[in-house]
Amino acid sequence: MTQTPLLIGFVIMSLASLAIYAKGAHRGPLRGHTLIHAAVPFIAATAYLAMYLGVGNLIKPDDSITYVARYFDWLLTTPLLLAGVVSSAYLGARERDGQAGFVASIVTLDVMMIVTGLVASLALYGTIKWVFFAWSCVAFVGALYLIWKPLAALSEASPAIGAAYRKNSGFLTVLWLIYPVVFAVGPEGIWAISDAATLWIILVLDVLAKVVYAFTSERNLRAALVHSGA
Ligand code: RET
Repeated sequence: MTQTPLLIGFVIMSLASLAIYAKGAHRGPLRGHTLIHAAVPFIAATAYLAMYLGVGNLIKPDDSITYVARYFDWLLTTPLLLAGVVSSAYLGARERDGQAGFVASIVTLDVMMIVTGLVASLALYGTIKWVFFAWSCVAFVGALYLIWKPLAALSEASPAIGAAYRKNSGFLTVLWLIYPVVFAVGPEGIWAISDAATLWIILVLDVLAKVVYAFTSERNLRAALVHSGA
């Protein structure tokens, strides 16, 4: 059944939000990390609930579906995840200079990526769809540039934090790169794989990018903080 992965998504994300909050740091430099990463699956649970109940699942004239709730999820969760990346880079930095600017600019690029991705999804098959897909990818490249150039350099002020930052960003980058590929081959793109298969793949990606990433990134940063004596 098409609905099964959506129900599973709702259950996993609800429980994960509680587990991440319960197990995360509640004081010290990783306190904000806990709050961000507990909020992310809570938002995702809400989106999975809406998708499961069929709210906002738009069937377009070409018969493909846009899950609008998914884009609302991404619109909120991806900026939170990136705000987490920026603050983790600053755990290594000596001063806070520029932090608000980095958060604002990376979130702006990310919101542009998701909004133009939604436009690409809503556009019917044809050139316009791929123009917006490409534009979304441009915004994505901008966000990746900030992660891998200036922010990575900032984190390097502490070698232990720098190493943890690169590990976390590597995991995040590999996972995030798969989302546009799934879009391109799924019903919103060339429709080489079915709607049902796409739902399962995105469920796995979401669990990795939201839940597994929350735990592994905290573990890496915690170890780096102990190592650097912070
Ligand atoms: C779209 C389609 C257009 C091109 C690009 C996309 C990128 C999506 C990404 C989504 C990441 C979602 C995450 C959710 C979990 O928390 C919108 C699919 C570039 C990168 C990480």
